[in-house]
Amino acid sequence: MLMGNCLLLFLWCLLDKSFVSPLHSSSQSRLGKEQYRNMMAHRKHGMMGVHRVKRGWVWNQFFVLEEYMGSDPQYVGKLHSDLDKGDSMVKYTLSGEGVGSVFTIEPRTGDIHALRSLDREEKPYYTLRAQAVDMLTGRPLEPESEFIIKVQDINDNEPRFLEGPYSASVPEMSPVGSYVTQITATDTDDPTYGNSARIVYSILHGQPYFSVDPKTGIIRVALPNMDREVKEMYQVVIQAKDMGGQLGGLAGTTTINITLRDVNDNPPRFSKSIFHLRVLESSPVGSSVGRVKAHDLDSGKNAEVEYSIVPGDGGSMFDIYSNKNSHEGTVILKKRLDYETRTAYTFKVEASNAVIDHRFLHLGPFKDTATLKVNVLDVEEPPVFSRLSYNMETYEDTPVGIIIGAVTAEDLDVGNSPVRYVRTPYTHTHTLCRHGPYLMWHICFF
Ligand SMILES: *[C@@H]1O[C@H](CO)[C@@H](O)[C@H](O)[C@H]1NC(C)=O
Ligand SMILES: [Ca+2]
Ligand SMILES: [Ca+2]
Ligand SMILES: [Ca+2]
Ligand SMILES: [Ca+2]
Repeated sequence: MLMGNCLLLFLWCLLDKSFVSPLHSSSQSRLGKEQYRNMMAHRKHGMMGVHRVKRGWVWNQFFVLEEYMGSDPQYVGKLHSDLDKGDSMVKYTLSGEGVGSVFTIEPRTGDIHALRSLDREEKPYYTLRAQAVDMLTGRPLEPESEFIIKVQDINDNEPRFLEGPYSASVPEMSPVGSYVTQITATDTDDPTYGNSARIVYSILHGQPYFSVDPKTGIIRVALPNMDREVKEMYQVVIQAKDMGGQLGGLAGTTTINITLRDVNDNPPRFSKSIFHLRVLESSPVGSSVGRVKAHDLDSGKNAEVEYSIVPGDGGSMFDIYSNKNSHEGTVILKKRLDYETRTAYTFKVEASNAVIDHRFLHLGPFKDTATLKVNVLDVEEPPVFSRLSYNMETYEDTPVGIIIGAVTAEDLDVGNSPVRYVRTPYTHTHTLCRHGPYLMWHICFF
């Protein structure tokens, strides 16, 4: 075969420059049917200027536009052999991926058509083999040739946030520019071609508190002194738009819940300057006298309050215990009280935060004091004999009615009720009974 070493099979590539990048000049939106027709008309027109492309150049690629919506099969290209003199002696055959189902060839003309619309994002190219055979004998006129039909991208996929919805947190009072989080959208269109997958981020909801970097999707604090105690959660909506963010690009959005984490920017404060407590003089040591509370707007550790009694005269009778859960201070009796000795105590208590953040000391002081007035309540106590025991002597023949001695008991309570003395029914034992509410107090003497 004289022609054996020559190019016997040519692929007539319909591509011209204007088609390689059809979307550069289009309005860049999802292709409507009308737009598509226009584009195809352009393409047919371009066919007039078709040139043969030799082996070793881009001869072995066809292009077919994805998502074709026309009713007729889409023209892909034409096979042609040099042996084909136009006398209908050559038949073109096709084999490989999608032949019959996706691509067909006109045996006589070599015209290739796509039977249905293709999705580049599903399959970006097809590998096929072409051959020219003798119409009569069916014998190959030349070796089989492999070529590729590449599916040309259109912008038919919007950027998507695959991991959304998101949540993130940042400390309250963070300076402007503080990093919050980074979110990224994915666009399945061809990143190597045009701007169909070039994403630009913008913030739709959440200004002026937060900002997003258009290129990286990094979200930052945009407003100084954001206070958790005023507003704790922000719902920020971020948009990702392809076509470099230009008008007509496809967009996807996502929501990010941004929570402000607590910092210790609020000191504890007593709700009043004086607390009044009352305690029975009979209360045992260690019992609770009452509670005080200083409020702290922060949360968790930053709201924990430590109470202490400011050293001084009145405070020495009491202790204060800090309750981690209720954030209250419980006043405890440290020594025995006696109403008859002292009826009231006044002292100061201090409330301070356990954990201090030195960055916010200027918002302090992170402690507060209040005055505590404790009134001691009188309890009715038994009369008390002047001695623990009395020893009296008398003669064995002393007549009835003769005084042999005297015992004395005194009521120490305020009001000093009179005391009545009664003999107990027991041998050698006398009971003294108090007037009034008939409380019995026993005392023994021998
Ligand atoms: C964001 O906050 C809203 C409202 O509180 C809630 O319904 C939603 O589940 C949150 N989303 C995430 C991802 O935490
Ligand atoms: Ca597609
Ligand atoms: Ca696409
Ligand atoms: Ca896209
Ligand atoms: Ca706080």
